[in-house]
Amino acid sequence: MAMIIDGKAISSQIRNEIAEEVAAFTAEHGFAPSLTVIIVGDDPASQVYVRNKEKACTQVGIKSEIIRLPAETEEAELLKIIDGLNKDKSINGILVQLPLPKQINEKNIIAAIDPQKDVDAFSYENTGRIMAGDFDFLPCTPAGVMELLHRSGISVCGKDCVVIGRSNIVGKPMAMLLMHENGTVTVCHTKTKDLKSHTLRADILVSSVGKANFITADMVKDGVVIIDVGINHLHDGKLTGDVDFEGCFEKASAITPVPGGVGPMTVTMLLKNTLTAAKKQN
Ligand code: L34
Repeated sequence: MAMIIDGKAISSQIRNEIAEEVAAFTAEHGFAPSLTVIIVGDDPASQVYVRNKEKACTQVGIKSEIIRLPAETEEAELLKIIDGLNKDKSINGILVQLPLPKQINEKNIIAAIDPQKDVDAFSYENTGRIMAGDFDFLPCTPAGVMELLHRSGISVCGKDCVVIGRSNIVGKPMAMLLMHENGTVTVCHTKTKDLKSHTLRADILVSSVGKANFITADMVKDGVVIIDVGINHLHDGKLTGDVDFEGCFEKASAITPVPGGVGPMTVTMLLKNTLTAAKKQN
């Protein structure tokens, strides 16, 4: 039977800590750290995530503004808005919610954000600094996973860590952060032969696949720590991760639920990055 890693509870603990630091920053400078989130189009999941970010900012005293743009927005227009935000000294963090509509090239948008305001840490500069182990910000989801491990007393050092998924946002930086903490890291993906042979060896398994019930109990060993980064919207409106939670719960030593696991931590790490950005800029 597993310990359930409660992302909501750990989040709220960290948000309290951040709120104190934000209050101290605001008292010292006479203004609060500020974040601008841009959302293009009306993807319902993105709307929920952005609303959660806005609520969380309010909770901890970070000033937030949401810029909502129509789905047909042209790349040039978005670039112009980002340029304005880069130059605006009252804005500490800029986040463009992904995915973007087809007519907009994600790479161009990420490259346009001032790396000092890039609170997602997606820019090439920040990505490179993470690789080198010399960074101010970490991408919110992998950083959130590391915090979940730390605050649950789970050490990475010497463990066999298996990451499923190799995206720039989750899988690749996740592997890097586990490596920084001396994990032995395997990254699996759609072309991996015999996935189960890898997952069965995992002491720590991080899944970011995007398929419900993808990880089943027969794929994991006794005592595994399972971190479920998947977010899958079922037809009945329910939210579920990649992991067959009930089945794996019996074998794992610790497991994150969905919802209430990694998701709230992604939002919390954004708050942390915004505070860091504000401090660095002032
Ligand atoms: N630029 N785009 C950019 N930065 C990000 O860090 C993200 N991500 C991912 C998608 N696109 C992005 C997010 O914000 C995923 N993500 C995210 C944010 C919040 C939550 C999940 C994913 C979240 O709040 N999850 C809740 C449930 C939400 C619900 O009810 O639907 C949870 O408990 O998991």
